[in-house]
Amino acid sequence: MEERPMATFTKTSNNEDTEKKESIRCLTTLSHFGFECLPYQLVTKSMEQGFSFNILCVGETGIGKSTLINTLFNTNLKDSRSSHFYPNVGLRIQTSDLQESNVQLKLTVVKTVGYGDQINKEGSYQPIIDYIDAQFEAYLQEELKIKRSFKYQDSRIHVCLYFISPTGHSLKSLDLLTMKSIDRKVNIIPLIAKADTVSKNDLQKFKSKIMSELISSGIQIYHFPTDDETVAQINSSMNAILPFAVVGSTDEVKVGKRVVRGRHYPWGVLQVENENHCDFVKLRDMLLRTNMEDLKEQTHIHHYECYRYRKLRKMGFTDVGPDNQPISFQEIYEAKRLQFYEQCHREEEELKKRFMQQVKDRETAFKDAEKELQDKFEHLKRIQQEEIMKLEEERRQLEEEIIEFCKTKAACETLQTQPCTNIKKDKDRKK
Ligand SMILES: Nc1nc2c(ncn2[C@@H]2O[C@H](COP(=O)(O)OP(=O)(O)O)[C@@H](O)[C@H]2O)c(=O)[nH]1
Ligand SMILES: [Mg+2]
Repeated sequence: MEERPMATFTKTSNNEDTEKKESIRCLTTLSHFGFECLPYQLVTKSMEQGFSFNILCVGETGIGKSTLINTLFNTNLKDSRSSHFYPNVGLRIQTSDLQESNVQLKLTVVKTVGYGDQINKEGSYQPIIDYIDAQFEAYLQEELKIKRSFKYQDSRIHVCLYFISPTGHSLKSLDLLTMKSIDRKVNIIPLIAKADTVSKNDLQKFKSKIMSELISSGIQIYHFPTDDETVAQINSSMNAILPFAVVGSTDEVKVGKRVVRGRHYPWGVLQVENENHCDFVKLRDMLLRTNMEDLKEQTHIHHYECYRYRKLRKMGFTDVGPDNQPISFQEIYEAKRLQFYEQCHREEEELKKRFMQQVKDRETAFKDAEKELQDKFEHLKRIQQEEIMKLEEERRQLEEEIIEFCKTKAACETLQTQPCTNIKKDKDRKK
Protein backbone atom coordinates (compact mmCIF):
# COMPACT_ATOMS: atom_id res chain seq x y z
CA MET A 1 0.00 0.00 0.00
CA GLU A 2 1.10 3.58 -0.76
CA GLU A 3 2.53 5.55 2.16
CA ARG A 4 0.52 8.73 2.62
CA PRO A 5 1.90 11.71 4.49
CA MET A 6 -0.15 12.41 7.57
CA ALA A 7 -0.47 15.56 9.65
CA THR A 8 -0.14 14.83 13.37
CA PHE A 9 -0.65 17.29 16.22
CA THR A 10 1.55 16.99 19.26
CA LYS A 11 1.42 19.48 22.07
CA THR A 12 4.94 20.64 22.86
CA SER A 13 6.44 22.98 25.35
CA ASN A 14 8.60 25.87 24.15
CA ASN A 15 11.85 24.09 24.98
CA GLU A 16 10.82 20.96 23.17
CA ASP A 17 9.72 22.95 20.16
CA THR A 18 13.05 23.18 18.39
CA GLU A 19 13.88 19.54 18.97
CA LYS A 20 10.48 18.45 17.62
CA LYS A 21 10.81 20.70 14.59
CA GLU A 22 14.11 19.11 13.75
CA SER A 23 12.53 15.67 14.04
CA ILE A 24 9.62 16.47 11.67
CA ARG A 25 9.89 14.14 8.71
CA CYS A 26 9.90 15.61 5.25
CA LEU A 27 7.93 13.31 2.96
CA THR A 28 7.83 13.26 -0.79
CA THR A 29 4.23 13.17 -1.94
CA LEU A 30 3.59 10.25 -4.20
CA SER A 31 0.30 11.45 -5.56
CA HIS A 32 -1.39 14.73 -6.39
CA PHE A 33 -3.27 16.36 -3.49
CA GLY A 34 -4.10 19.74 -4.94
CA PHE A 35 -2.69 22.03 -2.29
CA GLU A 36 -0.18 23.31 -4.79
CA CYS A 37 -3.09 25.47 -5.99
CA LEU A 38 -3.31 27.29 -2.65
CA PRO A 39 -1.56 30.44 -3.97
CA TYR A 40 -4.14 30.67 -6.80
CA GLN A 41 -6.95 30.49 -4.27
CA LEU A 42 -5.36 33.37 -2.41
CA VAL A 43 -4.97 35.39 -5.59
CA THR A 44 -8.63 34.86 -6.52
CA LYS A 45 -9.80 35.80 -3.03
CA SER A 46 -7.63 38.92 -2.92
CA MET A 47 -8.80 39.99 -6.37
CA GLU A 48 -12.41 39.65 -5.27
CA GLN A 49 -11.84 41.63 -2.10
CA GLY A 50 -9.75 44.32 -3.78
CA PHE A 51 -6.76 46.05 -2.24
CA SER A 52 -6.37 49.15 -0.18
CA PHE A 53 -3.42 51.45 0.28
CA ASN A 54 -3.12 54.48 2.53
CA ILE A 55 -0.49 57.13 1.84
CA LEU A 56 0.39 60.07 4.05
CA CYS A 57 2.10 63.04 2.35
CA VAL A 58 3.93 65.37 4.70
CA GLY A 59 5.48 68.54 3.32
CA GLU A 60 5.24 72.29 3.16
CA THR A 61 2.44 74.01 1.27
CA GLY A 62 3.26 74.24 -2.44
CA ILE A 63 6.10 71.69 -2.32
CA GLY A 64 4.36 69.49 -4.92
CA LYS A 65 2.43 66.88 -2.89
CA SER A 66 -0.78 66.98 -4.92
CA THR A 67 1.10 67.07 -8.22
CA LEU A 68 3.23 64.05 -7.30
CA ILE A 69 0.21 61.98 -6.22
CA ASN A 70 -1.61 62.87 -9.44
CA THR A 71 1.52 61.94 -11.41
CA LEU A 72 1.92 58.64 -9.50
CA PHE A 73 -1.61 57.47 -10.24
CA ASN A 74 -1.92 59.36 -13.53
CA THR A 75 -5.15 60.90 -12.39
CA ASN A 76 -6.53 64.15 -11.09
CA LEU A 77 -7.60 63.81 -7.46
CA LYS A 78 -9.08 67.33 -7.68
CA ASP A 79 -7.30 68.93 -4.76
CA SER A 80 -7.87 72.64 -4.23
CA ARG A 81 -4.78 74.83 -3.85
CA SER A 82 -3.85 75.32 -0.21
CA SER A 83 -3.46 78.69 1.40
CA HIS A 84 -0.35 79.65 3.37
CA PHE A 85 -2.40 81.31 6.11
CA TYR A 86 -3.79 78.48 8.19
CA PRO A 87 -3.22 79.11 11.91
CA ASN A 88 -2.54 75.40 12.53
CA VAL A 89 -1.44 72.30 10.65
CA GLY A 90 -4.34 70.15 9.44
CA LEU A 91 -4.85 67.06 7.32
CA ARG A 92 -6.88 66.58 4.15
CA ILE A 93 -8.11 63.07 3.44
CA GLN A 94 -9.14 61.88 -0.02
CA THR A 95 -10.28 58.37 -0.87
CA SER A 96 -10.62 57.10 -4.43
CA ASP A 97 -11.34 53.78 -6.13
CA LEU A 98 -8.83 52.98 -8.83
CA GLN A 99 -8.74 50.10 -11.25
CA GLU A 100 -5.89 48.66 -13.30
CA SER A 101 -6.81 45.64 -15.49
CA ASN A 102 -9.12 43.77 -13.13
CA VAL A 103 -7.38 44.81 -9.91
CA GLN A 104 -9.28 47.23 -7.71
CA LEU A 105 -7.40 49.58 -5.39
CA LYS A 106 -8.99 51.73 -2.74
CA LEU A 107 -6.50 54.54 -2.39
CA THR A 108 -6.54 56.93 0.55
CA VAL A 109 -4.27 59.93 0.38
CA VAL A 110 -3.82 62.05 3.49
CA LYS A 111 -1.99 65.34 2.94
CA THR A 112 -0.81 67.94 5.39
CA VAL A 113 -2.37 71.39 5.07
CA GLY A 114 -0.56 74.47 6.34
CA TYR A 115 2.55 72.49 7.30
CA GLY A 116 5.53 74.81 7.86
CA ASP A 117 3.47 77.99 7.44
CA GLN A 118 3.22 79.06 11.08
CA ILE A 119 5.78 81.32 12.77
CA ASN A 120 5.78 79.03 15.79
CA LYS A 121 6.25 75.54 14.38
CA GLU A 122 6.57 73.83 17.75
CA GLY A 123 3.50 71.59 17.63
CA SER A 124 3.39 71.19 13.82
CA TYR A 125 3.90 67.42 13.96
CA GLN A 126 1.28 66.77 16.65
CA PRO A 127 -1.78 66.56 14.32
CA ILE A 128 0.17 64.03 12.21
CA ILE A 129 0.98 61.83 15.25
CA ASP A 130 -2.62 62.13 16.46
CA TYR A 131 -3.97 61.02 13.09
CA ILE A 132 -1.65 58.00 12.83
CA ASP A 133 -2.50 56.94 16.40
CA ALA A 134 -6.22 57.46 15.85
CA GLN A 135 -6.14 54.99 12.93
CA PHE A 136 -4.29 52.41 15.06
CA GLU A 137 -6.80 52.94 17.85
CA ALA A 138 -9.74 52.49 15.46
CA TYR A 139 -8.22 49.21 14.23
CA LEU A 140 -7.58 48.01 17.80
CA GLN A 141 -11.13 48.86 18.85
CA GLU A 142 -12.46 46.91 15.87
CA GLU A 143 -10.23 43.98 16.79
CA LEU A 144 -11.52 44.00 20.38
CA LYS A 145 -15.19 44.17 19.41
CA ILE A 146 -17.35 41.14 20.12
CA LYS A 147 -19.13 41.53 16.83
CA ARG A 148 -16.46 42.47 14.34
CA SER A 149 -17.11 43.76 10.86
CA PHE A 150 -15.35 41.73 8.20
CA LYS A 151 -15.79 44.62 5.81
CA TYR A 152 -13.81 46.94 8.09
CA GLN A 153 -11.95 49.53 6.05
CA ASP A 154 -8.37 49.61 7.35
CA SER A 155 -7.32 53.25 7.56
CA ARG A 156 -3.85 52.73 9.05
CA ILE A 157 -1.16 54.66 7.22
CA HIS A 158 1.02 52.28 5.19
CA VAL A 159 3.59 54.77 4.03
CA CYS A 160 4.59 58.37 4.70
CA LEU A 161 6.09 60.23 1.78
CA TYR A 162 8.12 62.97 3.42
CA PHE A 163 8.72 65.89 1.03
CA ILE A 164 12.05 67.65 1.64
CA SER A 165 12.52 71.18 0.27
CA PRO A 166 15.08 71.27 -2.55
CA THR A 167 17.34 73.72 -0.70
CA GLY A 168 20.52 71.83 -1.63
CA HIS A 169 21.79 72.53 1.89
CA SER A 170 20.40 70.37 4.66
CA LEU A 171 17.23 69.27 6.39
CA LYS A 172 15.27 71.88 8.31
CA SER A 173 14.81 71.41 12.04
CA LEU A 174 11.07 70.90 11.43
CA ASP A 175 11.90 67.99 9.08
CA LEU A 176 14.08 66.34 11.72
CA LEU A 177 11.57 66.92 14.51
CA THR A 178 8.64 65.56 12.54
CA MET A 179 10.45 62.53 11.17
CA LYS A 180 11.88 61.74 14.60
CA SER A 181 8.43 61.82 16.19
CA ILE A 182 6.75 59.58 13.62
CA ASP A 183 9.49 57.16 12.59
CA ARG A 184 8.36 54.46 15.07
CA LYS A 185 4.76 54.74 13.90
CA VAL A 186 4.96 54.72 10.12
CA ASN A 187 7.19 53.69 7.20
CA ILE A 188 8.92 56.89 6.07
CA ILE A 189 10.19 57.30 2.52
CA PRO A 190 12.04 60.60 2.18
CA LEU A 191 11.72 62.48 -1.12
CA ILE A 192 13.54 65.52 -2.42
CA ALA A 193 10.66 67.47 -3.94
CA LYS A 194 10.94 69.57 -7.10
CA ALA A 195 14.30 67.93 -7.79
CA ASP A 196 14.42 69.72 -11.18
CA THR A 197 15.46 72.86 -9.27
CA VAL A 198 18.73 71.32 -8.06
CA SER A 199 21.70 70.57 -10.33
CA LYS A 200 22.92 66.99 -10.74
CA ASN A 201 26.11 67.53 -8.71
CA ASP A 202 24.34 69.39 -5.92
CA LEU A 203 21.68 66.67 -5.82
CA GLN A 204 24.23 63.95 -5.05
CA LYS A 205 25.79 66.02 -2.28
CA PHE A 206 22.34 66.91 -0.96
CA LYS A 207 21.28 63.25 -0.88
CA SER A 208 24.41 62.25 1.10
CA LYS A 209 23.94 65.18 3.47
CA ILE A 210 20.31 64.21 4.12
CA MET A 211 21.18 60.58 4.77
CA SER A 212 24.01 61.45 7.16
CA GLU A 213 21.74 63.88 9.01
CA LEU A 214 19.02 61.23 9.31
CA ILE A 215 21.53 58.71 10.66
CA SER A 216 23.12 61.13 13.12
CA SER A 217 19.66 62.12 14.40
CA GLY A 218 18.74 58.45 14.87
CA ILE A 219 15.78 58.68 12.49
CA GLN A 220 14.63 55.33 11.13
CA ILE A 221 13.40 55.51 7.57
CA TYR A 222 11.85 52.62 5.65
CA HIS A 223 14.36 50.39 3.91
CA PHE A 224 13.18 48.23 1.05
CA PRO A 225 13.44 44.60 2.18
CA THR A 226 16.35 42.56 0.95
CA ASP A 227 15.46 39.18 2.47
CA ASP A 228 13.38 38.05 -0.50
CA GLU A 229 15.91 37.08 -3.14
CA THR A 230 13.61 37.88 -6.06
CA VAL A 231 13.70 41.58 -5.14
CA ALA A 232 16.83 41.73 -2.99
CA GLN A 233 19.05 43.15 -5.68
CA ILE A 234 16.73 45.86 -6.93
CA ASN A 235 15.71 46.80 -3.40
CA SER A 236 19.27 47.12 -2.12
CA SER A 237 20.21 49.26 -5.12
CA MET A 238 17.18 51.48 -4.40
CA ASN A 239 18.10 51.73 -0.71
CA ALA A 240 21.45 53.10 -1.84
CA ILE A 241 19.92 56.02 -3.74
CA LEU A 242 17.52 57.20 -1.06
CA PRO A 243 16.12 59.84 -0.73
CA PHE A 244 14.42 59.77 -4.11
CA ALA A 245 14.75 62.98 -6.07
CA VAL A 246 11.32 63.40 -7.63
CA VAL A 247 9.60 65.68 -10.08
CA GLY A 248 5.87 65.72 -10.59
CA SER A 249 3.82 66.86 -13.56
CA THR A 250 0.65 65.76 -15.29
CA ASP A 251 1.30 68.08 -18.23
CA GLU A 252 1.86 66.42 -21.56
CA VAL A 253 4.87 67.68 -23.51
CA LYS A 254 5.99 66.78 -27.03
CA VAL A 255 9.51 65.34 -27.27
CA GLY A 256 10.32 64.52 -30.86
CA LYS A 257 7.43 62.41 -31.98
CA ARG A 258 6.48 61.24 -28.53
CA VAL A 259 4.15 62.86 -26.05
CA VAL A 260 5.43 62.48 -22.49
CA ARG A 261 4.56 63.81 -19.07
CA GLY A 262 7.04 66.46 -18.11
CA ARG A 263 7.91 70.04 -17.36
CA HIS A 264 8.79 72.38 -20.20
CA TYR A 265 11.64 74.84 -19.63
CA PRO A 266 13.24 77.42 -21.95
CA TRP A 267 16.29 75.13 -22.17
CA GLY A 268 14.46 71.84 -22.64
CA VAL A 269 12.00 69.31 -21.29
CA LEU A 270 12.23 67.38 -18.04
CA GLN A 271 10.52 64.03 -18.51
CA VAL A 272 9.18 62.74 -15.22
CA GLU A 273 9.25 59.14 -16.43
CA ASN A 274 12.82 59.31 -17.69
CA GLU A 275 15.11 57.67 -15.16
CA ASN A 276 18.01 59.87 -16.24
CA HIS A 277 16.04 62.97 -15.36
CA CYS A 278 14.68 62.07 -11.90
CA ASP A 279 13.81 59.18 -9.56
CA PHE A 280 10.05 59.31 -10.15
CA VAL A 281 9.84 55.91 -11.88
CA LYS A 282 12.01 54.33 -9.20
CA LEU A 283 9.69 55.66 -6.52
CA ARG A 284 6.59 54.45 -8.36
CA ASP A 285 8.04 50.99 -8.91
CA MET A 286 9.21 50.64 -5.33
CA LEU A 287 5.97 51.94 -3.89
CA LEU A 288 3.35 50.31 -6.08
CA ARG A 289 4.95 47.47 -7.98
CA THR A 290 7.52 45.89 -5.66
CA ASN A 291 6.95 46.79 -2.04
CA MET A 292 3.30 47.71 -1.45
CA GLU A 293 2.61 44.43 0.35
CA ASP A 294 5.74 44.76 2.47
CA LEU A 295 4.77 48.31 3.44
CA LYS A 296 1.37 47.00 4.56
CA GLU A 297 2.94 44.06 6.36
CA GLN A 298 5.45 46.28 8.18
CA THR A 299 2.60 48.55 9.21
CA HIS A 300 0.71 45.60 10.65
CA ILE A 301 3.44 43.51 12.24
CA HIS A 302 5.74 46.28 13.32
CA HIS A 303 4.13 49.69 13.83
CA TYR A 304 0.62 48.56 14.75
CA GLU A 305 2.03 45.80 16.96
CA CYS A 306 4.07 48.38 18.91
CA TYR A 307 0.98 50.54 19.35
CA ARG A 308 -1.14 47.55 20.40
CA TYR A 309 1.54 46.33 22.83
CA ARG A 310 1.90 49.74 24.48
CA LYS A 311 -1.87 50.24 24.67
CA LEU A 312 -2.67 46.82 26.13
CA ARG A 313 0.21 47.12 28.61
CA LYS A 314 -1.15 50.51 29.66
CA MET A 315 -4.54 48.90 30.21
CA GLY A 316 -2.85 46.32 32.45
CA PHE A 317 -2.79 43.33 30.13
CA THR A 318 0.29 41.14 29.99
CA ASP A 319 1.31 37.71 28.73
CA VAL A 320 3.01 36.55 31.94
CA GLY A 321 1.96 36.84 35.56
CA PRO A 322 4.07 38.09 38.48
CA ASP A 323 5.52 34.58 38.82
CA ASN A 324 6.68 34.75 35.19
CA GLN A 325 4.20 32.04 34.21
CA PRO A 326 1.96 32.44 31.14
CA ILE A 327 -1.31 34.04 32.10
CA SER A 328 -4.54 33.95 30.11
CA PHE A 329 -6.71 36.90 29.11
CA GLN A 330 -9.50 35.45 31.28
CA GLU A 331 -7.23 35.33 34.36
CA ILE A 332 -6.08 38.91 33.81
CA TYR A 333 -9.68 39.98 33.35
CA GLU A 334 -10.73 38.26 36.59
CA ALA A 335 -7.76 39.72 38.47
CA LYS A 336 -8.53 43.16 37.05
CA ARG A 337 -12.19 42.82 38.00
CA LEU A 338 -11.28 41.84 41.56
CA GLN A 339 -8.78 44.66 41.75
CA PHE A 340 -11.44 47.03 40.45
CA TYR A 341 -14.04 45.89 43.02
CA GLU A 342 -11.53 46.18 45.82
CA GLN A 343 -10.57 49.61 44.66
CA CYS A 344 -14.26 50.59 44.42
CA HIS A 345 -14.85 49.28 47.92
CA ARG A 346 -11.81 51.13 49.26
CA GLU A 347 -12.89 54.33 47.55
CA GLU A 348 -16.46 53.91 48.88
CA GLU A 349 -15.15 53.46 52.44
CA GLU A 350 -12.87 56.40 52.00
CA LEU A 351 -15.76 58.51 50.69
CA LYS A 352 -18.00 57.45 53.59
CA LYS A 353 -15.28 58.32 56.10
CA ARG A 354 -14.68 61.64 54.46
CA PHE A 355 -18.42 62.34 54.40
CA MET A 356 -18.83 61.50 58.11
CA GLN A 357 -15.86 63.66 58.98
CA GLN A 358 -17.32 66.50 56.95
CA VAL A 359 -20.68 66.12 58.71
CA LYS A 360 -18.90 66.16 62.09
CA ASP A 361 -16.85 69.18 61.14
CA ARG A 362 -19.97 70.96 59.96
CA GLU A 363 -21.81 70.09 63.17
CA THR A 364 -18.97 71.43 65.30
CA ALA A 365 -18.81 74.52 63.14
CA PHE A 366 -22.59 75.03 63.51
CA LYS A 367 -22.39 74.54 67.26
CA ASP A 368 -19.54 77.01 67.54
CA ALA A 369 -21.43 79.49 65.41
CA GLU A 370 -24.58 78.97 67.51
CA LYS A 371 -22.63 79.52 70.73
CA GLU A 372 -21.02 82.59 69.32
CA LEU A 373 -24.42 83.93 68.30
CA GLN A 374 -25.86 83.13 71.76
CA ASP A 375 -22.96 84.96 73.44
CA LYS A 376 -23.40 87.88 71.14
CA PHE A 377 -27.13 87.90 71.89
CA GLU A 378 -26.52 87.80 75.66
CA HIS A 379 -23.99 90.55 75.38
CA LEU A 380 -26.33 92.73 73.35
CA LYS A 381 -29.17 91.95 75.76
CA ARG A 382 -27.02 93.04 78.69
CA ILE A 383 -26.04 96.24 76.92
CA GLN A 384 -29.70 96.88 76.09
CA GLN A 385 -30.77 96.35 79.71
CA GLU A 386 -28.07 98.66 80.95
CA GLU A 387 -29.20 101.18 78.36
CA ILE A 388 -32.84 100.82 79.54
CA MET A 389 -31.81 101.27 83.16
CA LYS A 390 -29.78 104.31 82.27
CA LEU A 391 -32.72 105.77 80.39
CA GLU A 392 -35.07 104.95 83.27
CA GLU A 393 -32.75 106.77 85.63
CA GLU A 394 -32.59 109.74 83.30
CA ARG A 395 -36.41 109.74 83.03
CA ARG A 396 -36.79 109.63 86.79
CA GLN A 397 -34.38 112.50 87.16
CA LEU A 398 -36.19 114.47 84.48
CA GLU A 399 -39.56 113.86 86.18
CA GLU A 400 -38.12 115.05 89.47
CA GLU A 401 -36.74 118.09 87.71
CA ILE A 402 -40.19 118.71 86.13
CA ILE A 403 -41.90 118.45 89.52
CA GLU A 404 -39.31 120.78 91.01
CA PHE A 405 -39.78 123.12 88.14
CA CYS A 406 -43.58 123.10 88.54
CA LYS A 407 -43.28 123.82 92.22
CA THR A 408 -40.90 126.72 91.57
CA LYS A 409 -43.23 128.00 88.88
CA ALA A 410 -46.26 127.90 91.18
CA ALA A 411 -44.33 129.73 93.90
CA CYS A 412 -43.32 132.39 91.47
CA GLU A 413 -46.88 132.87 90.27
CA THR A 414 -48.04 133.25 93.87
CA LEU A 415 -45.41 135.84 94.52
CA GLN A 416 -46.39 137.78 91.38
CA THR A 417 -50.13 137.96 92.25
CA GLN A 418 -49.61 139.16 95.89
CA PRO A 419 -48.24 142.83 95.26
CA CYS A 420 -51.13 143.48 92.81
CA THR A 421 -53.78 142.68 95.41
CA ASN A 422 -52.04 144.97 97.95
CA ILE A 423 -52.02 147.92 95.46
CA LYS A 424 -55.72 147.44 94.74
CA LYS A 425 -56.51 147.45 98.45
CA ASP A 426 -54.51 150.72 98.82
CA LYS A 427 -56.48 152.37 95.95
CA ASP A 428 -59.83 151.40 97.45
CA ARG A 429 -58.77 152.78 100.80
CA LYS A 430 -57.87 156.21 99.24
CA LYS A 431 -61.29 156.53 97.69
N1 LIG B 1 9.52 72.85 -10.60
C1 LIG B 1 8.62 72.03 -10.10
N2 LIG B 1 7.40 72.48 -9.78
C2 LIG B 1 6.49 71.63 -9.28
C3 LIG B 1 6.77 70.27 -9.08
N3 LIG B 1 5.67 69.67 -8.56
C4 LIG B 1 4.73 70.62 -8.45
N4 LIG B 1 5.22 71.80 -8.88
C5 LIG B 1 4.51 73.06 -8.89
O1 LIG B 1 4.41 73.57 -7.57
C6 LIG B 1 3.17 74.21 -7.37
C7 LIG B 1 2.48 73.64 -6.15
O2 LIG B 1 2.23 72.26 -6.34
P1 LIG B 1 1.15 71.44 -5.50
O3 LIG B 1 1.21 70.05 -6.00
O4 LIG B 1 -0.17 72.12 -5.55
O5 LIG B 1 1.74 71.57 -4.03
P2 LIG B 1 1.11 71.09 -2.63
O6 LIG B 1 0.60 72.33 -1.94
O7 LIG B 1 2.25 70.51 -1.89
O8 LIG B 1 0.04 70.12 -2.94
C8 LIG B 1 2.37 74.02 -8.66
O9 LIG B 1 2.50 75.21 -9.43
C9 LIG B 1 3.08 72.88 -9.37
O10 LIG B 1 3.02 73.00 -10.79
C10 LIG B 1 8.07 69.81 -9.44
O11 LIG B 1 8.40 68.66 -9.29
N5 LIG B 1 8.95 70.73 -9.96
MG1 LIG C 1 -2.01 70.18 -2.43
